[in-house]
Amino acid sequence: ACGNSDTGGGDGGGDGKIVLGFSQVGAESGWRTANTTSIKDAAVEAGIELKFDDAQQKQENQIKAIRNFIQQKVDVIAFSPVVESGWDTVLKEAKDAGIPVILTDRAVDSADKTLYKTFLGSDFVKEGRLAGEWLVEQTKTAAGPVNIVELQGTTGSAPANDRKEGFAAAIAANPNLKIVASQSGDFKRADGKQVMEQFLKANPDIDVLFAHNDDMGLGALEAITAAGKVPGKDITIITIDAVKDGMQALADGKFNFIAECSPLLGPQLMELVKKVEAGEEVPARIETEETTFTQEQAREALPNRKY
Ligand code: GZL
Repeated sequence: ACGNSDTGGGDGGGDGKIVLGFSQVGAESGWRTANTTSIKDAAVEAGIELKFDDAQQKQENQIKAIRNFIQQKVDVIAFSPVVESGWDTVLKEAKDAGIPVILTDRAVDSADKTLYKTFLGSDFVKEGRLAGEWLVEQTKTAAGPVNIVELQGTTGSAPANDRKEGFAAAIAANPNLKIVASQSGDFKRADGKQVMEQFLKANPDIDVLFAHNDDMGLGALEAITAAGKVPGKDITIITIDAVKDGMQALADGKFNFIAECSPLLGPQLMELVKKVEAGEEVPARIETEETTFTQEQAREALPNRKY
């Protein structure tokens, strides 16, 4: 932006470039790494000066980063909120400083919708529902109970809350489907493995694992094989994301179904930054295109996967 843009916001970069402050959740999963790459590459492509902060999955670090961006008078702030609650104060500070905010990937539960200009990301409830609907379809002829264990994402995060909700609503269609254990693995492989080890100890006959992301499913694979069970056969595994390692496990028959969650938000984010900085109207919510994969579809899609 040249000079102080009429939104009263930041005075932009010295060389007339728009300055974007981005607070990222962390680097907890393959999805997150791909998301960060997409944002950084798209900023370069769009000629936008990016100030990037990695919060290591801590909300207080994101709040600190946003306050720094306000001090530095950036033109626009964007962030992926690690959890849904606790943002109103700092978002009000950004609004009072005249700096527009864009939400990417995860949502906040603020009642005041004027605290941010738009949300760009996935419908996590739908992702959970698609996972559940596939399982209902697969088990409709099952005679007895189908025992499900669930590895939830980061406690309090929109994807964990919404995927759990969507999945539970979908499997209600088949009373044989029972979630016998559900616990957070924080979207991380190591935690997914640890929690799955506990699940296996406490539940002798697990039929299905629903993991809120590929990384926890991949960690769980180690625990399942260590327990002498065959993943993809003794235990059906359903995950969300469809990052390369997850798609490889699906193609290899260790996973059974993945609902995609696209991390490639960078280009759309930069377009939104330009519009918002120019004071143009933008839609309140922009949802990403995504699909689902069976083992066969993963084998076909793998060669062309970008992340
Ligand atoms: C979803 C994103 C989630 C991914 C996980 O949009 O917030 O966080 O599903 C990532 O892999 O850690």
